[in-house]
Amino acid sequence: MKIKKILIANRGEIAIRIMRTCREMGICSVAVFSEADRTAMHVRYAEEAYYIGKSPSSESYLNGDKIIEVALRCGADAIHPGYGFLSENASFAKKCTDSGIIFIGPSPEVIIRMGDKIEARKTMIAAGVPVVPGTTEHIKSEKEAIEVIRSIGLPVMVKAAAGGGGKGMRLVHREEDIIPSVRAARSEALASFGDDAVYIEKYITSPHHIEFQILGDQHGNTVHLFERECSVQRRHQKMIEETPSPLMTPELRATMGKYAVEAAKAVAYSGAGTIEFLVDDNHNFYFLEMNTRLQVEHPITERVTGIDLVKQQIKIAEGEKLPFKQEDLKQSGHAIECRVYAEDPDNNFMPNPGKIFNITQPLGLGVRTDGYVYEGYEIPIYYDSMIAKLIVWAENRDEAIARMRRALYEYKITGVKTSIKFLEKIMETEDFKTGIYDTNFIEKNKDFLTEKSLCDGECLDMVMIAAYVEYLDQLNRAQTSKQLYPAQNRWKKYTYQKNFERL
Ligand code: MV4
Repeated sequence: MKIKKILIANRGEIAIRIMRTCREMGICSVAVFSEADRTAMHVRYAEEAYYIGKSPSSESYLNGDKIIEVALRCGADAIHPGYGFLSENASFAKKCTDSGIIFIGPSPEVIIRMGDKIEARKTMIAAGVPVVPGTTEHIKSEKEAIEVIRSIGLPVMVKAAAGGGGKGMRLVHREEDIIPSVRAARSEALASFGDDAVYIEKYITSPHHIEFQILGDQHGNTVHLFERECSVQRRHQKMIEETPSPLMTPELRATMGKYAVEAAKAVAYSGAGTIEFLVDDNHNFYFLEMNTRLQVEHPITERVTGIDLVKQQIKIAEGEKLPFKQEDLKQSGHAIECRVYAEDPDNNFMPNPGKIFNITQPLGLGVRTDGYVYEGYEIPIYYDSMIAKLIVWAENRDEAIARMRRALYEYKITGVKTSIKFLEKIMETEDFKTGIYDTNFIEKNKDFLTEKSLCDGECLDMVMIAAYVEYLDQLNRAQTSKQLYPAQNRWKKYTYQKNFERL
């Protein structure tokens, strides 16, 4: 069936990202919006837009019944959930189908099966995919928890079956800590997910977080679109992703890719999905979780494969066959994504919503920005603080890093504090430049990354801003000349800033 009209049950950059593909495919886009989003970009971009409720997500973007009501009223054939919100909500997916609306994503059964991390582990074991050593049933007693750690050895992680993304997780180093940790994980899981089931896994020290993009159609064809390296994270919030992974070898890629396809086939997966692995320095890899949605970092995969993942999602939902086979797919060059958050790196990354006074987005060869904020736009307090993604591509990794540094240099946002300067510092670290980093990267480089820096969109008095923007431009020129002449001491720029502070 040809889809003619899609309701995008989301907001921000991902809503616009999806609408762009709809526009190219000649599909009509319908936006939904909350009170706080009346002036949001996704509302302006869409052909039609409908108010769905008050600002808190629970009263708008999470109100599945209201969204389905709008879809029926406006005659949408399908709903694209984006990521977050209702994207991995099986009962919403089922309600869509029951109302005669196509849910752009996998079946509710698959969402349920992969949402339960114990079920997911069992499924992968049955499919022959390596999983982290640990339990395949939930922990029923404290005695059992002790038996488990004696057999698999310490350290271990206690995880919530309904969890994922770091919630309801406890790291245990000592035997005497296992019982309190199981209790704590249980109560956190019960409070967050309404389900207190927990399981235990061997703790993998300093792993890499590498995920494989997969696409499956409704006719049993499944391919992978290679990997993404997502190890640059802070408290389970990803900051930078890249592809290819610097850790990867052609052999490891072929092996892990084969398992990723097996994993998807084991649940007859249809749509776009991700198989997450933990990989240690010796190239041992273990299935971690499966995400049954389009992910934030999907553009780097699009850039190296040349495939529009949203377009493929829509075609799969229409019942079409995948137009390519595994051997048709190639990775070309290197792509990096930096996530720009409206938050203050100098104040423990506290969200920093507010009004965008001034924004200049990077442009030029090999640069893509997926964002949604504009000058004069006020970032609402209710939603995620990510305001844009900056994606660059170049022939190889070193050139991609150089291009990312150039693009970050061009990126200017005033009015709210952002992570742009922090991202620039990450690009300057030896560990990132060499590509030898793992999930401990931010913690390991903390001192360097959090040196006080002033060159960042500060919330200044309005009268100060024009002068400040001018000053930033001059400062940036001065810095660039230092970077071009490495003999000069890079610390000098901080003296320069201190002088500014005293003015
Ligand atoms: C682990 C692990 C080590 N060993 N499981 C964090 C989020 C959740 N999705 C799973 N997580 C982890 N599970 C075992 N058995 C380390 C992490 C982890 C992590 C994983 C991916 C990316 C960043 C991370 C940061 C800290 C811990």
